[in-house]
Amino acid sequence: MSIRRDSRKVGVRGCRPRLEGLETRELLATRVTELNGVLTIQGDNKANQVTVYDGEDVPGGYSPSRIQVVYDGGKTYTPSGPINSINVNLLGGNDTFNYYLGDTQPSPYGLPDSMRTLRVSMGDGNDKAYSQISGFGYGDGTSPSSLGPGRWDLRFDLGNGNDQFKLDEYASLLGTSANNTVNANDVYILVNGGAGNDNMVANFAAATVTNSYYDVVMRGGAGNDSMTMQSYGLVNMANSTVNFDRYGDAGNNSLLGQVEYQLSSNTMFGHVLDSGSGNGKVKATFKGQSRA
Ligand SMILES: [Ca+2]
Ligand SMILES: [Ca+2]
Repeated sequence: MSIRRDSRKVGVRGCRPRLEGLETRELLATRVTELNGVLTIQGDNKANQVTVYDGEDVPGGYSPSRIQVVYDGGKTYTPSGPINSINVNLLGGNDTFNYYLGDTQPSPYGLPDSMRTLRVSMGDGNDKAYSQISGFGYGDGTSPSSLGPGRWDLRFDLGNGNDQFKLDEYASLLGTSANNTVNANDVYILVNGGAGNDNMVANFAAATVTNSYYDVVMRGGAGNDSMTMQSYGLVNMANSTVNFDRYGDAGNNSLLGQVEYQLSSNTMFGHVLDSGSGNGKVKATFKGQSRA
């Protein structure tokens, strides 16, 4: 066996450029594995590029997990069974991670899973993380795209380096009962910038939040960070507890953007604006109205 391998090596030695091309491709080594409902995506110290589609109309069609991972320039992985948790660890290098939660079109496949735990560690390097929450619609196309009832716990750790994070939240969050841990909707999104000058943006559509616990929290970490939360139209909140919090931590941080909202029926809406220990500026505003 070893003799044959040696002779093959000798054979390709004349085609050096092709051999080097092959080696370069193999250096990108993202590994995707699945065990007991946990999907693990492990990068290396190169610039990994990973996209997770978490919806029923994943590219390539319906799968039991409703998940497809696209990585290393077009490789795909579709889990063979249901997935509860996704762990992403991209290590060093300037990595890119995209997470799409929801369907691009109303799906005929019925109700989605009601639970997702996502843990993303971007590692060292100047990384880019993006998350789009579009939600799920019914097949007839008459209902708004929504999440809930259920529990979605999404946490992004950007790590060392000058990182970028963007969230586009388009879905309505619809629980069916406020005081019931089964039927309430619980959406928790946390972004930790880590060291470096990080830029974080959260965009909210004019959606409805009802019977939900909903938290969006940004922490800048060390460095001069920019943290923006902004809405496009009124976010309507009812029978919910909502917190949009920003903590600049160390450095000269900027808190920016305007969120417009309307509160009704027993809703608590809190927002922490903490520019941190440096010479930060707070230009963030909230423009709201309450309806009895
Ligand atoms: Ca990496
Ligand atoms: Ca960082």
